[in-house]
Amino acid sequence: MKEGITVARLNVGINPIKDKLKKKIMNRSARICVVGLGYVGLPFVVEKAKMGFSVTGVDQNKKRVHNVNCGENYISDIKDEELKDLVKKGKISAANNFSLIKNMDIIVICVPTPLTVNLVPDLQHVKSVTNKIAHNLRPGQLISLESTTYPGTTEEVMLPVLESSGLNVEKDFYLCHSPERVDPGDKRYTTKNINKVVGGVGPDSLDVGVTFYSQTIEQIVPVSSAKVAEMAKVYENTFRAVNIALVNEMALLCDKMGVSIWEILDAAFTKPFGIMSFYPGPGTGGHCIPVDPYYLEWKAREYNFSSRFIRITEDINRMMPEFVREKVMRTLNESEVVPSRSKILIIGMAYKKDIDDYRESPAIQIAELLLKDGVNIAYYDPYIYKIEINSRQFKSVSLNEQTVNSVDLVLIATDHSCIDYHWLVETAKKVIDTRNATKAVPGRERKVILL
Ligand code: SAJ
Repeated sequence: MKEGITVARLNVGINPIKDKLKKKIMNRSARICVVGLGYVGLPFVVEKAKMGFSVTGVDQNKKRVHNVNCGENYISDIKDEELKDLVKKGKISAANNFSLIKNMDIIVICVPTPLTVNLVPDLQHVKSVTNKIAHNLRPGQLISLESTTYPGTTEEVMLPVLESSGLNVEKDFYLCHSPERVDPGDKRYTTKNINKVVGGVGPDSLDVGVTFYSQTIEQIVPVSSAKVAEMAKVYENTFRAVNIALVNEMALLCDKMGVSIWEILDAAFTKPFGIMSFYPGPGTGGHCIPVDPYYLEWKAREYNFSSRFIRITEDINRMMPEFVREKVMRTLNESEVVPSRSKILIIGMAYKKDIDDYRESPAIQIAELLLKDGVNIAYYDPYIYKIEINSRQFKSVSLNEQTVNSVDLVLIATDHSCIDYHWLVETAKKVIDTRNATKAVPGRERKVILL
């Protein structure tokens, strides 16, 4: 554990229900249920099962339940063989009903926390799952919310519903918030070695939560409440969103000044201290960075607090797809190509490189804008076989000479590592590179226009 982070002294009372649960956790006989088998939930299922626990996944998506029970992996951060082997050994199973909750000792919630169309927190999944848990709650259970949410959700939204069962927290059951920190596609940091913040709604809940997470995660960071744990997580992602917005704004300014943001950043990042590398891009995708700051901004209003930083951040990041569209239009005009008679190949639909997730992907937003301009588009993404854009079905084309020669412009929206950018620049007529993916291509300035 990093110097200075001391484990909070767990000043807790004697409670036979709690002691029995802790014993089950420590001897790994505790039965674990993970609700939500997505990119957070399923890796967690595998990690716990690898440590000897029996883990049941619950998901409303019947296809996911079927895949898990057949040992068929669908999350790129999980090794296929590991899941298959653990299912075969009976350590992992899945279901799509909540009645089994009453047989479980630990229930971990990893469901989506999106925004509504009006950009306010949408806790429908958390609320629905909490209601179902409340109907099956029994003494001696730990419930831990891992979904990223605004400070106060665990104590103000979940706790009253759970106690409507007639059971009392800290006496009959335990309730924690321990935010997920998965970084999809990151091979270095995995569920097992990412420091885990844990906050309880009381000291016994914290004690049980720390005991649980300590079984499989190397570094646990206990904090004084669930609210602190919730706030820490939304701060982490707001920090990223703000810094991405700053570098995006610098890119917009550099475009007007006619200087290269990429050269400026390369120079600035030589500073050995007091700076952190962020890069401009076509916008911020995924289910976290474009979402979590809005959760915090929405909650802040309850305290009559206006978070201007977050609003400006989201304004800038959300305008980047429009900026890329403008660059495309400028480039087509310079090439004297009429947009409505042009054809563009978009490289990458995923929201960031080397993953297959395209939620909130800026590439999709750019494609939607170009289609509205009458531009003909095709896309290539080795991780995404097909996609719907503006209610039209598109399939990833083959990336070959014929395809690249048939378009007026190639737009790099996602810098997947597996693409040969030397060949792409050599073959294409023109390239707009929103990720500086072509930085190693000699003489690229002949054809490449950077963000
Ligand atoms: N992006 C930029 N410039 C940057 C960094 C990112 O434009 O310098 C864009 C990416 O292309 C992507 C979006 O922002 O579209 C989000 O990128 P991300 O790297 O934050 O990726 P996420 O959302 O998949 O994962 C993040 C985690 N990533 C890192 O810390 C590196 C972390 O913030 C959270 O653990 C995770 O979300 C989560 O689950 O909350």
